[in-house]
Amino acid sequence: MSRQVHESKGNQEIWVVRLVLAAALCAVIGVHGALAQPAKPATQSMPPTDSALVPGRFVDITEKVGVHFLHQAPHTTRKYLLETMGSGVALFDCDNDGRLDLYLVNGAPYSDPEPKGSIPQKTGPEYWNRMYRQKPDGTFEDITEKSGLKGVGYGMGVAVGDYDNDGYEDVFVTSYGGNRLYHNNGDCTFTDVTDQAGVAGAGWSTSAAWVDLDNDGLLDLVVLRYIKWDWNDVWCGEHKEGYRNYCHPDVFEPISMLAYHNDGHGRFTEVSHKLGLDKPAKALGIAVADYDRDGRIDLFIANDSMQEFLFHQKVDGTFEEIGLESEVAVNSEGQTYAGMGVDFADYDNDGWPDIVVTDLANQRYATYHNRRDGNFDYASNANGLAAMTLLHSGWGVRFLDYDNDGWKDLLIAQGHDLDNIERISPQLHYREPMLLVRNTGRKFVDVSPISGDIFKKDWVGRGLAIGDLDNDGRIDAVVTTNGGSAHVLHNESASNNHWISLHLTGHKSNRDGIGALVKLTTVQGSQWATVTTSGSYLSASDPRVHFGLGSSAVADRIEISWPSGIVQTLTSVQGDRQVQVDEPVVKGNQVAAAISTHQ
Ligand SMILES: [Ca+2]
Ligand SMILES: [Ca+2]
Ligand SMILES: [Ca+2]
Ligand SMILES: [Ca+2]
Repeated sequence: MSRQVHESKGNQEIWVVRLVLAAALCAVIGVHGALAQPAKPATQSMPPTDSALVPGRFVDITEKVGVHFLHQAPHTTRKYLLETMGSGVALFDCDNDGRLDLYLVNGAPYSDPEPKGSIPQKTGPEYWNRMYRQKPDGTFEDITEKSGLKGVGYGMGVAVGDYDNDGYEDVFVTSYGGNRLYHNNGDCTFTDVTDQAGVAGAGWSTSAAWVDLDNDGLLDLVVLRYIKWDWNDVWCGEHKEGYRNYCHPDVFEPISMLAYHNDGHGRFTEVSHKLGLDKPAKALGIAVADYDRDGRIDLFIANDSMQEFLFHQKVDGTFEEIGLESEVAVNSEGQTYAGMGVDFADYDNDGWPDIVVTDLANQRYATYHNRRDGNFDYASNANGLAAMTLLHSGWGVRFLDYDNDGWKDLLIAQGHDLDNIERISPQLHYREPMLLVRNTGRKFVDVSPISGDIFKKDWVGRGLAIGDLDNDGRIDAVVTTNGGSAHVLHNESASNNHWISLHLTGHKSNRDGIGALVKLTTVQGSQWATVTTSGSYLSASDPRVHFGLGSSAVADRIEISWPSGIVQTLTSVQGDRQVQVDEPVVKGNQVAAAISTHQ
């Protein structure tokens, strides 16, 4: 029977429904081999929505909830590229109290000029990364010192995943000069285990992703690197006062990513060469999905000013980079662009993951529609995103259904990388408002002008993480700005639409369920989502899977294809609540316990 646990949270109540083997929920379990393919989806999908201009409402509650973070990015006369690129943000629950907590990555000081070969250090509290724990009243408490997460060096990105399957989310922080892995002690305090784990790396690391590459139940770690870079005093741009620029990436050599296989017992082995992932790149963003539905997870890498990479995982577990062949490497004119943020999600509800990549002004954000045959179509011209984004520069990006109508919309952090861009191109801007794009099911529509004051605020947007901060069924977001404040954006969109949020707990699969494919069906059609904390830019988002249900109060059917190969089906699941779903425990070929409860 289903047991409903009533929990009080702040000034509102949430229902957490734990699924026990239940007649009401009618769990039907199928067990497949590890390489079994999920059923190929039919093309049934949600009907397009009639009205295009449905306003969202995102409210900046940063001050109100007590977050006082100022990103430190020295902007020198030498125009060191490092200083305009950061930084990341993570939303995760550090103590499993049901409330998302917040982590913000920070820079470090250096001199002008800075000697070659030096690694900046955090010399004071203003340079610390910051950990904020959400309190029951929805405000945030700065627990940086207690948490052990103040970090080292010039921070860039953050990736979150429970690499040791102990039930607590662990944190990986990337930097210029070396990275850090922090093991969660279970109470929002962390232990630096980098050296034992062997994941320090070197060079300029950017985005990272936790993903179980080989489906052995342990999350592996993919760490992107940007370029080969040092504190060279290279003048780029016009040789006159005020016109010196950050150098174009073409000036620098590419560098390959690092990929760490999780060997268990807290140890990792670097396997990028062995897996075929060591192709030189200028990588900034990573997103994961099984785009060809063969049961093996694939990786999309957003590269800056070179071809974008799609790493397809082959049967033997190695990867082939097939960006050009699959038509995701360049835009519709065959040109490269400055790929920065990325998301890999099925935006047209046909069951096949599509791609969005943000880039610089005059390049237009790229969307690649999955043709279901291993190839993609550049879709931004047809779906309206190209015209909308011609003059914008985008970084953090995630699909999120802000109005819960069953169509995944887009929220994008924006701002140019050149802090003097107005002098060079007066029509472009260093500081730009965020962009909210509504997906009607047929096209993308800019609803920013009608979605609140924050879409009129000029920020140097960079990182973006999404998650339901107050568990009200509306997806919130946190945005970082370069050299400025972070912004906590509360989704207060008015809507009568229903929703459901799934908290997946893997048992044979990795505990976070990262890589699981979830298909949800209502009378209006089906939607698909891949469980992930990665995507966007330098950032880590809420691992829970959120679906808007439109006018349906009930999800008729939820099918979860776990990374282990186990397929779990739930029927008639009541919406407007969070649902805890445990992967069925399987012994041999027998289902020992279909769904178990877990705290
Ligand atoms: Ca853990
Ligand atoms: Ca695949
Ligand atoms: Ca929507
Ligand atoms: Ca919310």
